[in-house]
Amino acid sequence: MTVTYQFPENFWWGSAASATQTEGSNNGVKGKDIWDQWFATEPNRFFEGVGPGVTSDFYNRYKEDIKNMKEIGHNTFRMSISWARLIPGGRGDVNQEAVTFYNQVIDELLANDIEPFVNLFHFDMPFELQELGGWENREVINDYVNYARTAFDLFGDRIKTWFTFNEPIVPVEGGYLYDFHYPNIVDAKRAIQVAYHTMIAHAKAVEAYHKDYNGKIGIVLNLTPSYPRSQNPADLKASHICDLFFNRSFLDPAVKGEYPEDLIKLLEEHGHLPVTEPGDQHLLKANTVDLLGVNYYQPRRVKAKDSLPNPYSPFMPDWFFDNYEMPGRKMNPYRGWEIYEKGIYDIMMNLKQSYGNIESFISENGMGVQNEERFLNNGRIEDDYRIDFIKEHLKWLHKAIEEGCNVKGYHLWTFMDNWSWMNAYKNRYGFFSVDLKTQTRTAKKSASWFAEVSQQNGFND
Ligand code: BGP
Repeated sequence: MTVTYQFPENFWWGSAASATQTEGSNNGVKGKDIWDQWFATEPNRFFEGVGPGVTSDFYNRYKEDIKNMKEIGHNTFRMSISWARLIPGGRGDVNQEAVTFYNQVIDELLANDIEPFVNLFHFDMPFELQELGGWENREVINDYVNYARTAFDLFGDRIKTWFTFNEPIVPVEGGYLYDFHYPNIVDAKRAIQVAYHTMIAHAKAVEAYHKDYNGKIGIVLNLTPSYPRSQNPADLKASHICDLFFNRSFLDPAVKGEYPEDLIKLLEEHGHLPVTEPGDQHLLKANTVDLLGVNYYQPRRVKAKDSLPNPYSPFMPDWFFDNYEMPGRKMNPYRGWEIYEKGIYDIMMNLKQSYGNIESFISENGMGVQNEERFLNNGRIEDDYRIDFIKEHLKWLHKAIEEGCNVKGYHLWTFMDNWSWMNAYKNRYGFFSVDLKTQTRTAKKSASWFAEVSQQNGFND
């Protein structure tokens, strides 16, 4: 039986990308960010020794890329501004060449009826500010707010949808807990301070935006439902703590303007509360988001710990839970992530039930696959697995909408194959493949499929 999945009018069909992953840091005038620095000092940490210098050369090819976006029915596209490009060094003078570049990209998108959503920070701290301590240093918050204000003033006449941060927990995990981002520190106390200051920077940017502009401003969070192995109270407790650390540490202050009591209690018990200032609480409460971007790739499955943590090992969120490998789980073996489509529905229902049904959209969802050339047929990659992946997620999203969730769109990660941090070009995610030698873009099968979905505002299956 064929079922029709029709989406609400004006649904946002598009994709997301980030500056560091697409522009090419060797292009144009640009200050150094932590990725340039890390790659210069430890190139071996990056898959096949490929760094952020060229990436997809969007800096020079944005016109062709935007034309392709238009062709596959994008009505929206999320990009990010590189702080180190707009303001080399992170503070001081604005780089006029960057202003021209971002103006051209924005104008080109608008001329093609694609609404640009702009994100201000996607893992890319200017190196000079990292040298001052990055988010550990409260002064850096002022630099960020100045940068945000500069961006609002330069582009706010045309940009009506802004995001302060993409996945702010990732630099915390990568840079301060699990060693997959610069500055490669392993120290939960510092990690928690970084997380807290990021949230304060976020709230101050929201405040600055609302003061002078009347578009929408939000945050993009990677919400990863924490499914317990069982209903055993010990497993439930493990999943609750996991949820506090990895979802609610940003979701609650962003949407409700306050941190969960249980999280505060737990950090207090372990002597890990961050340093705060008077006025912070009020700032958070008064500056909640207008809109939430939800990145969803994989669920988290957890169980109670099998053994007590080594008391000599550093304090970690993992002191409170073990990861659980559910037998029979469906996997994306290339990225090593479980595929669980219903997760998208569970997230949305949770936002509806516990977060005032805040306006949201899927700001990233996607499937990274290695060696996609295997699927080449007559010059194009036949990525039926990606079509299935998107379709199955969209079905659950559709159900959430039918049940009243306030979700406004779906963006794939990502528009074209791009540079993925330490994984560089290992896993490909795009609607368009990119030949790294020639920079030629070629539409994959999923691109044509998505064009139809967008045109029909839905699909039959
Ligand atoms: C998200 C990030 C993106 C992107 C994506 C794919 O967490 O916002 O920047 O990279 O994940 O993941 P990865 O690049 O690790 O394969």
